[in-house]
Amino acid sequence: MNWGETAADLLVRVRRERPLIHHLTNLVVMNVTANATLAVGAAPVMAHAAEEVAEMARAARAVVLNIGTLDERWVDSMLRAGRAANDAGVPVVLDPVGAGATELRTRTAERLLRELRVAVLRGNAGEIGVLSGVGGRVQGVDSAGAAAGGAALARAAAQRLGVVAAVTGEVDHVSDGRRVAAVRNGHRLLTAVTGTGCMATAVVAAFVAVGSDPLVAAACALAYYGYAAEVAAARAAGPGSFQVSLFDALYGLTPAELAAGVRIDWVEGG
Ligand code: ATP
Ligand code: TZP
Ligand code: MG
Ligand code: MG
Repeated sequence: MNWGETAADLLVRVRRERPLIHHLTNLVVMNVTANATLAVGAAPVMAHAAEEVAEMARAARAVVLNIGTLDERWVDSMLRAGRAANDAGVPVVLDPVGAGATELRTRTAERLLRELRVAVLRGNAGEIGVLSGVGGRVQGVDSAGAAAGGAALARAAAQRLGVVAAVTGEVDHVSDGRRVAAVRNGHRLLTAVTGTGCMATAVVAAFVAVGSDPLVAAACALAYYGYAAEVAAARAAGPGSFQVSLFDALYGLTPAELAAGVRIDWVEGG
């Protein structure tokens, strides 16, 4: 597989088709994930009211469920949006922010995974470690480690939860339970800005909306995002200017530049 060409093709499709992405997300990242979605070339809408989420989910090409600042009403809305998306064949992308840090977060992520068909689960190693049963630790919204490496973790999560699992970190691993891809793009400045995991999830949703293979789409999205971060870091003085430059790089990268910058390889299968 030519990963560079595949990623470039998916980026062209996002920009041409401008898929609507319905986000039910957290208060910290509401603005930056909408802007990341726009910078990629897709169209964001944030909608949380129980009265409208099913209708909005049906109109979208992907739905993002992010439990970062959850409460009872938002969880009810996420279940309604997820059911409507499942019925309409719209892919659901779940970001289980802080699962493992509190019982509410763990229980809620488990419930969403049990009651909905989730296409892609994108989280850090601690979150995926907890949800997969492999073992992990989470402090607040940050990973504090997992009982297995990223490749084994992604594969186990995919097999046990019936999803494509994307475990991010210095290297990202994406698996459907059989194949595992490693994504080696990224920059450590991503760890110095809040919401960069949530933004990664938003970019994954935009690629999954136009792609036919969720594993391939998620890996290409993470490579694109990571490469944009590399470009942004070269122009930045620190976390503040890095965040601004990240939007510029996501927006400005050409398909040819992306094709040349992608660093993905199969660890298993493929
Ligand atoms: P955490 O709260 O533990 O940081 P998160 O939800 O913010 O988790 P990350 O695992 O940090 O998610 O992933 C967000 C993005 O940052 C991904 O694109 C990932 O590849 C990238 N990333 C994370 N850590 C590093 C690192 N040390 N070096 C390069 N890129 C990184
Ligand atoms: N608190 C609740 S949600 C949130 C914080 C700090 C943002 C987490 O974003 P990310 O992308 O997991 O760093
Ligand atoms: Mg992070
Ligand atoms: Mg996160």
